[in-house]
Amino acid sequence: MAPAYKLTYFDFTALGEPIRFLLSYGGIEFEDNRIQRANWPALKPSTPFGQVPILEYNGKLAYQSIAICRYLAKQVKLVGKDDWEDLEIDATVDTITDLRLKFAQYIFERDEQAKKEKEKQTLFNETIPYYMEKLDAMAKRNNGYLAVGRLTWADLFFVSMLDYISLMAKKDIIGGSPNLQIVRENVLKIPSIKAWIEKRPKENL
Ligand SMILES: N[C@@H](CCC(=O)N[C@@H](CS)C(=O)NCC(=O)O)C(=O)O
Repeated sequence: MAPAYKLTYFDFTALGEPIRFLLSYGGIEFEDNRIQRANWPALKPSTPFGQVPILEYNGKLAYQSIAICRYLAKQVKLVGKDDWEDLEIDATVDTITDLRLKFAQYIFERDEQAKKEKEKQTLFNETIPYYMEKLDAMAKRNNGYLAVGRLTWADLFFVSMLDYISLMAKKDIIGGSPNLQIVRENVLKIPSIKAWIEKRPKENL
């Protein structure tokens, strides 16, 4: 029987990977439908807002990666124990997204060279250190997790996104953040996550 869940995304990690991590964490089988760029224009109009990832389940279709992650986190019990904990987890996830977007804005914009060089300086010398210092302190306060002192979907979200962010940064962005390295270890040592990383396509970060 085909798996109940079908994830459609491009053939790389980025916004698809937190979803793949959460499904794998929960031992939920899924069809990992990886589309090639050449096939995207044909598929795009059939998606709710012309973007992926999308997740199909039981004849229904979901979009927006963070909303999908939050739903899956509930399914696999990686949410908070009350609304306030969920707020802390959500804020952490949004902060990671803010950080990702700062890289994406720099990488994908087409500004003239001099302006871009100045933006690069600000990003690497000010913005990233600012975020990494604060995130590292959060990981320290939370005993090797990002929020609420134990494993939640914020940790899976962060670690699943690290390869992609580091690729954009052209360096291991948590290289100087010992507590975030513990977060990474705590996630990567989970057997179902380990198994997913061994199984997933190696060539496409
Ligand atoms: N907020 C959306 C953003 C989705 C998004 O930016 N998707 C990109 C790939 S990472 C996409 O579909 N790009 C192709 C296009 O816009 O044509 C989410 O989190 O799901």
